[in-house]
Amino acid sequence: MNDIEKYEFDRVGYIVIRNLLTPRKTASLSAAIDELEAHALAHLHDPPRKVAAWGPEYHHDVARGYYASGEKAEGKTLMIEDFWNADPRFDVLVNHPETMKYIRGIVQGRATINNSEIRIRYRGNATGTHGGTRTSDRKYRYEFTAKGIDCGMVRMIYFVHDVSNDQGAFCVVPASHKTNLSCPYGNNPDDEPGMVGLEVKAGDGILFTENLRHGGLTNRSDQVRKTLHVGYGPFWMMSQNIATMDEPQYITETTLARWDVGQRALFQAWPRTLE
Ligand SMILES: O=C(O)CCC(=O)C(=O)O
Repeated sequence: MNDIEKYEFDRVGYIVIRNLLTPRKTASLSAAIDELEAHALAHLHDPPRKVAAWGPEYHHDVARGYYASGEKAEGKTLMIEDFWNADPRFDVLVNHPETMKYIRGIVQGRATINNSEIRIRYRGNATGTHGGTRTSDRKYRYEFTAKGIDCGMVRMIYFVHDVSNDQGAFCVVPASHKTNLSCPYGNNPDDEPGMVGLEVKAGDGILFTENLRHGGLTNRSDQVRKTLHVGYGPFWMMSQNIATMDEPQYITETTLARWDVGQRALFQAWPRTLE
């Protein structure tokens, strides 16, 4: 992470990273998402079920090791969590050297992965705005200390196709991680003053602090918006996936067996001796 990127991340709470993924990796991830979307849609209403503490009900796909909720319909989202277990093509994002350079610049101490979700957003869907306002909640906080930028949870979004504002761009209120008052505007991202859509190309990434006010503009197009979201934070943070919130990360034995020591170390549940 260079000095300009650090300055901008501190100033506005996010950066857009152009060409973070090579075209080859992008194409492979895109194909893996398409296959998993089809699998999840075919099994969405099957048992076993899990009702998350935050409300939504999930299908737990034991064979592929993921949780899925939502639906394929106008205005809806399909969420697939713990996608690592479902397909080894996602492994390129575990200890991805280009990503880790950024994470080490903004999370102090040993960082781990705490969140993994594929968001598939159909026509008419928006993601309600959330976050913003300085917080002392150690999970979401944004701080600047003697060590430099010192974040709780941060996320990297990987884009496998171009996304314009009309195609449901990820959106932010720049610098809202430093505001003091709670936001008076509700949670409609299309109407919120100060909200900015971040248009991207396939292969780009967006890194942001979870403390920043953010969401997703309405997808007004026929292109289904498909993105990969990976959360990082200090090592003590448990899963931040909705289905497994604050539980140990759900990584199957088969997945662990595929990974090297550096990849395993990025998960709270492995190796426990590092905690
Ligand atoms: O991309 C979106 O639609 C919203 C994503 C989001 O809220 C997140 O990654 O925390």
